[in-house]
Amino acid sequence: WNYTDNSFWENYHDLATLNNFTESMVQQFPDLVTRTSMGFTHEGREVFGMTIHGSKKRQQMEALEELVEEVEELLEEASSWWSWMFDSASSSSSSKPKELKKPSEPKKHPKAIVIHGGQHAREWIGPAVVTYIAKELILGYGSNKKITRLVDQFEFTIVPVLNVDGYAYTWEHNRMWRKNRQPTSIPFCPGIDPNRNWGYKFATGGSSGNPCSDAYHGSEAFIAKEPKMIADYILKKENVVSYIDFHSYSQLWMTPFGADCSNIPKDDEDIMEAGMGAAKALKDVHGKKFAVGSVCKIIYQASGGSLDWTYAEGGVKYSYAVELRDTGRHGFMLPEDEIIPSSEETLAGVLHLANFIRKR
Ligand code: ING
Ligand code: ZN
Repeated sequence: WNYTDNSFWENYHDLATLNNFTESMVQQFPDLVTRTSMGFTHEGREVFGMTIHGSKKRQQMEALEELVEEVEELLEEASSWWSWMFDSASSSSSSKPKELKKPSEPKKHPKAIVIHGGQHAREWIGPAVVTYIAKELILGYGSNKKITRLVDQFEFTIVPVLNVDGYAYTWEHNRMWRKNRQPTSIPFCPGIDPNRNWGYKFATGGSSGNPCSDAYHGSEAFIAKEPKMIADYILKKENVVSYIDFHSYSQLWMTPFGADCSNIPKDDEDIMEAGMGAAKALKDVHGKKFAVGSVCKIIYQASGGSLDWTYAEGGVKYSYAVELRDTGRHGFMLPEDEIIPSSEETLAGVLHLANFIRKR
């Protein structure tokens, strides 16, 4: 595949092809992209992410350029001192030469942004959009000023498909499968809903204890591999400032909480402001409206969801779940010719969000 034109995003792709995309980005841009193993699923598949961050080399070059500029300024100043001392006609200049600043070191622990698609198997637009965002960040680095600034500032971890077992199952057996493929207490009803299995207010409403349900919360919190690996990653990083979990469909940019409608995050104002800005930036691309609000208030009560945990337990201030296109006409079977427009608008939302956080 040639990823520099957009032809890759004219179709949905199976897991192997998406993993090849990740591998290819790492091979082609080793200074910028590293492949991260997030962990392994019940069926033994490895979940891959890309970590995208401005190369130390480039940041050091920039620091060096800064230093050269300062030296040049100093030389200029020195020459004016020279003329002040030896040229009697010179007017009084009382400024002293400045101290030379050390070039700024590239940050050891940059703020991190974690993004994934495919927590639910059948929501194919998520992985497609998320790979597009990764591609834009990678190819735009060094040529697009705004992207370069963001990628220098933040470390992006992008996981195209989280629930890889379920995703493979939708390609091979049942297009409408939602959950993962872990066994349950009922042999003919496998699968835990990963997005009801996170550990904040687990199983407190808006999820099901019935293994045959599509919203089965599992026997205990974090027994599903997929939420556990992301939670562990976030706790280990310590400096994650934003998290976005991409789903479909309904066109919503959602904030915490899902578990109960009366629980309002203490950072609600900032989270809403950033979310509304993202939705506005998104709409400016192709005119699609995305409503902004808490999961509980704008779709339904759902406990054990991703963003509740990342916000309340993971320390991730700007935690969101986004429902991508459309509003129900095609639903999960969003036509392939909507992948690129959906990706373009979503990228605008994400860039707005990152820039909002950068300026805070
Ligand atoms: N929607 C999400 C779901 O799991 C959600 C909505 C997101 C609930 C985040 C809780 C937390 O039901 C879809 N379409 O899956
Ligand atoms: Zn979903």
